Amino acid sequence: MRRFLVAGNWKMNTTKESGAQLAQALASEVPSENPAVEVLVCPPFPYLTTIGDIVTGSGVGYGAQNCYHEAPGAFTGETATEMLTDIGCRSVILGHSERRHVLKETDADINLKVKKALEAGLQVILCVGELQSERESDQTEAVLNTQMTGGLAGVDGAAFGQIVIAYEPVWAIGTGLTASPEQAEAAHLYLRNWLKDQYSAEIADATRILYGGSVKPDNAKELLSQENVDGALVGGASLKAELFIPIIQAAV
Ligand code: G2H
Repeated sequence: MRRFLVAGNWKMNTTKESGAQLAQALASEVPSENPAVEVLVCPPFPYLTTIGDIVTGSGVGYGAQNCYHEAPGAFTGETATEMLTDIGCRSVILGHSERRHVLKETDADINLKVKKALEAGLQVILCVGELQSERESDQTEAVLNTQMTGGLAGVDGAAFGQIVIAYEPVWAIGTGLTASPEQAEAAHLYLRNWLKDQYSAEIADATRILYGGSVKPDNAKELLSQENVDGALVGGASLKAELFIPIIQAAV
């Protein structure tokens, strides 16, 4: 009953030209009526409008990789949710591990952004995940609990139609290491039970939980066939249509 979501996180990659070519390839391959799978690309900010114009009318949506929590104003270098909705963008990735660990965003920062994006009507893809050292010291569930509690503080159950969770073990991001299907399923089950305990069984059942971390065509099918894995947040392999399309097809 949960519709798969396969989202491409382009991170700080592509040029205007290469991004446009990639978007054109995806728009022509992904059927506009695609009830089994929602497909999304999240290009860098400077290319959002270009990519958005290319994919509009196709089966590919487009989202941002970040936003700021304030209304438009004197916040040099930031991007308001109002600007995202103004250009037709309907989704935003928040709390990605690169923002947590490289840009030093805290759960409190992420929570402000989550609430602002929800107010703006955006779909929020909230990323959570443990470091290798945290997994090795058996802290995975404690870390997920902290990030979910912090990121979703003050978020009402009524907002869950707009919320997607992405489990991205940091040790598997861009490293070529992938969580085994069993490791992914265990973390996803923990997150679903967390939603059940903190919100309701209905919300837990309906909320999509994506896996991210070195998803590739050759591991996508097995990961996506896990009961609690409802799609993928794909980085490196989303930059080539010939890799991203088979991942979308693996979800069907
Ligand atoms: C995790 C993922 C996309 P990659 O960051 O969010 O990237 O697939 O390159 O590990």
